[in-house]
Amino acid sequence: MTEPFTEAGRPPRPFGAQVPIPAWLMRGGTSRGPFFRASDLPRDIAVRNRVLLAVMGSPHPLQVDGVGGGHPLTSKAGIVSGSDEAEIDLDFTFVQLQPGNTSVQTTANCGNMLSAVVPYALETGLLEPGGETTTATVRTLNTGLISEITVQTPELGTGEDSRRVVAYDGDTAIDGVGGTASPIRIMFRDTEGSVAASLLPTGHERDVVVLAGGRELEATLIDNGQPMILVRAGDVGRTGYESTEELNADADLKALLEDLRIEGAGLMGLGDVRDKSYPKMTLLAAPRGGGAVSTRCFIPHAAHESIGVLAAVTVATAVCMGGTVAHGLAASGSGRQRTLAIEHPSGAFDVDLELSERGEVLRAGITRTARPLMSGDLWVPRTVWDPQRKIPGTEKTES
Ligand code: NQM
Repeated sequence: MTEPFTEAGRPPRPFGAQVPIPAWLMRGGTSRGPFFRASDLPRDIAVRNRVLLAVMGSPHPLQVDGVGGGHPLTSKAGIVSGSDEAEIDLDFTFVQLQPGNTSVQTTANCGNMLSAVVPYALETGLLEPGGETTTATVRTLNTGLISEITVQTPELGTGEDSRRVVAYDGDTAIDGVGGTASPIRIMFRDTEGSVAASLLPTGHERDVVVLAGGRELEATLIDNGQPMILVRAGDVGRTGYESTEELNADADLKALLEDLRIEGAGLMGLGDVRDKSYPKMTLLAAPRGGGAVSTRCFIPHAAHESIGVLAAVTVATAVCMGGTVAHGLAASGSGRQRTLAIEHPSGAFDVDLELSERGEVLRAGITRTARPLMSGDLWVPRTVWDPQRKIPGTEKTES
């Protein structure tokens, strides 16, 4: 029989029909999903993916037999370990699953799930708290993205009983999540060309993309942490201020954006992206809340209630560049250090940028909040490891 656990994983209870796997359910920014230690998951990627599908309850659209929330933003998982690299504290793999299908992807980044990595590592003993704040260097293995993440770790108690804990209460609000919480600061390095080969993989700030039916659309094909296709909302006959519900009900727009995504991804050198979660599609319009630009982002088929972290960094970068489709409708601000508010359906996302003298984006910083929601074991049918094996106590097999 295939042994369900690997390396440091806890031995399964003997011969149960379900295998418990230690996990923490975390909210990271505007996303949510279970976090695992790498050593608690199967080393074999195919088996690991079957385990994650079972954990999430995919491919059922409501994920009722798992912990997924029936939406791409709540069909995510994080895998964390210490790192072999001296200058890296933690390695993080972001896994995007989906309600409604069996896709398990580890190609693109997710800055929202990333924001939960350091709290998870501190809570589970992978990392020791420093002083009032704890900063860790985290490598996202999906793309090699390096980020420095700082969380608040105040002292709790006095004298011998005192210890540093992760602060979760605080005054920081992020649009798309209710209430306020303790801030988590993320500074990104070298975000250019995360999945695509470079920041502007076509070599242009603006391209004319010819769709299968012959229609032409101007778009910016860009990747500063997230591969994205930016298009002016007016060019596709929309305002760019529609609600998420309106966008999700707009089958014509979705079909048009999917055509643009497939053609544009080809130009970006991303190959056939029909079953991929990237590039993300974003409609741009003039800001109307005092920010830099208004966005409506598709990830890539469902409309986002807000906008992804590296998606916001990538849009902010396009806003600062002269010739992109954002030019003429966005307010790009000025100075080598600037904060751009990227407006989205539930508010705005502030991106702090540091630019070179020539106007290239050198560094990006953002603030998120995160919180553990539950810790314990997630139970996975043992048949996931060996689909042909009989479930003890029954005559059933699953294949
Ligand atoms: O772009 C959604 C999210 C994301 C990704 C998505 C993200 C990012 O909001 O860094 O955070 O684009 O699928 O969680």
